[in-house]
Amino acid sequence: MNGMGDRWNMTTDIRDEDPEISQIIIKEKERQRKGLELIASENFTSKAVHQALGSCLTNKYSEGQPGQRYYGGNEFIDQIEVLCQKRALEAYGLDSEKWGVNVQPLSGSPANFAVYTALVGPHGRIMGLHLPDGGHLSHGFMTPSKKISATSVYFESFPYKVDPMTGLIDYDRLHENAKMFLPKMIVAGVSCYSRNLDYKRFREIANENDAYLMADMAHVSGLVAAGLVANPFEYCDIVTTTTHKTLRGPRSGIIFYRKGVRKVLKNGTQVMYEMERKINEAVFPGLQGGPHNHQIAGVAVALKQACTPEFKVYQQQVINNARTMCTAMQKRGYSIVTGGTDNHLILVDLRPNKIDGARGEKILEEIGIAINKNTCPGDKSALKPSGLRIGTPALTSRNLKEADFEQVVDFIDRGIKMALEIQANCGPTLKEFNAKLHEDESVKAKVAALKNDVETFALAFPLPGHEDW
Ligand code: DSN
Repeated sequence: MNGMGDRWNMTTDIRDEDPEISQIIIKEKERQRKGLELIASENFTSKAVHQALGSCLTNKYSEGQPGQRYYGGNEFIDQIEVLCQKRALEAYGLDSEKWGVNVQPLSGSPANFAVYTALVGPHGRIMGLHLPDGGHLSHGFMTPSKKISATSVYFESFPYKVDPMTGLIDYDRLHENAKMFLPKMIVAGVSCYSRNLDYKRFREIANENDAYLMADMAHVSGLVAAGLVANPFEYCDIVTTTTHKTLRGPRSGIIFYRKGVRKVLKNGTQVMYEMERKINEAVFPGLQGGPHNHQIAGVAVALKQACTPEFKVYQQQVINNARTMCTAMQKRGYSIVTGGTDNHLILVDLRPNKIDGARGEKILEEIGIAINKNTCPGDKSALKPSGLRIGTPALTSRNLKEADFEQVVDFIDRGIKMALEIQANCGPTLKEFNAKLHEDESVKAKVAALKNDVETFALAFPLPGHEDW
C-alpha cells in the first residue's frame, strides 16, 4: 500500500473501507440473484457496461460540448462522447445530416424537461398520455388539488387518455382535444402500455396543430433498435429515451432531434428545425452541470452491443416471453389490459380476481418476485391501483425462455391465490393484510415455502454483470 493510501484510505477495498455499505450491496446482489425481476423498466446490464461505470471517467468535469469545454483535460472525454453520439445514431439507423443527438442528459426525466425548456418555453402547452392511463410523470400530471409533475408546474399540460373499455389510446379524443388546447408539443410516450404507438396518427394530429411531436421511447428503445416495434424516428421531430430499460445500458438519457427543413410554407419559404443549439443549451447550461462521463461511456458500450445480431435475438426473446406470459396468465383466467402485448410488458387487471394491485405486489415481493402495482384504465383512485405491470427484459437477460416464463407465471398465480386466501381471513385494510402476512405462523410458513421454490428456480439462471457487485 502506498503512503497516500495509508493516509487517506484511497486504495482500500470497499469491503474493508466501508463494510456497512458493502454488506448492503452484497445483500442487494443476493436479492437480485435469488429473486425474479419483473419490473418492466429494469434490466441487468453487462459486465462491460459495469466496468465503464466503475472507471476513472467519473473523476472528470466536462461542461460544454466535445471540442468546446469549460475545463481542460478533456481530450479523451471528447473522444468518448463523440463515439457515443456516433453509435447512438448508428443504433437507430439515423443519417447525421438529418438527425443530431445529445447524450448528456442524466436520465429520462431530465432529458424530457430539457426538450420542453428548449422548445416549448415557460407555460407552453404540452399534451401527454395521462399518468394513470399508462403515461409518465415527466409528460405532465396533475390532480384536482395539485400539480404533481414539474412538467405541469412550469408548462401547461393537458392529458390524452385511453378508452377505458379497450385500454387502447383514444386517438380520436386526442384529435378533438388538441384542436381546442392547441399544444406546442405532443408527447407520444408510455410507461405502462403494451401496444405499439400509432406514430403516424400522432404526426397527423401534431401537424394539424403545428405542434412538435416528441416520442419518449424509453420503455421500448431496445426493441426499436432491434426493429421489432413501431419506429418513432419515422414520424417524430424529437425522440428521447432512457438507456437502462430494454436498451440494457447504464442509467442515463439521450435526446435525438431532427435537423434541416421542418416544413415548407405555401409561398415556398423553408422553415428550418433549428433545435440543435436550443436543446444543447437547455441541457447545459440550462439544467445540468458536468455530464456523467462514466455513464456516457457505459451508454456507448451498450449502443455497440445494441448493433449486434445477438441483441436482436435477445429483443425477440423479450417479446416472445411477454407473449408467453400473457397467454399463460389468460389461460389461468387473468384479464390482460388490451387483451395482449406487442412489446416487453403486460398489464394484469386484478379487478375480476377481487384483489388489488397493492396486495398483489406485496405478496409477490414476499416470495421474491419484484413487480409493480399499476393503475388500470377506469381506475377511480391512483392510490389503489387495480393492476400489476409485468415485464420480461430483465429475466430474459438471465436467459429465461418461454417454458421458464410458464413456470414464472405459475409462481405468480400461486402468490395471488395465497393473497386471496389471506385477504379472506383478515380485515379489509392493507395494514391488516400485511399484519396477517407477517404475524400468522401458518401464513408465514406457506410464504417461506413458496419463496424457497422461487429462489431455487431463480438460482439456476446466472446473473449477467460484474462478479462482485
Ligand atoms: N420509473 C420508470 C418506469 O417504471 O416506467 C419510468 O421512468
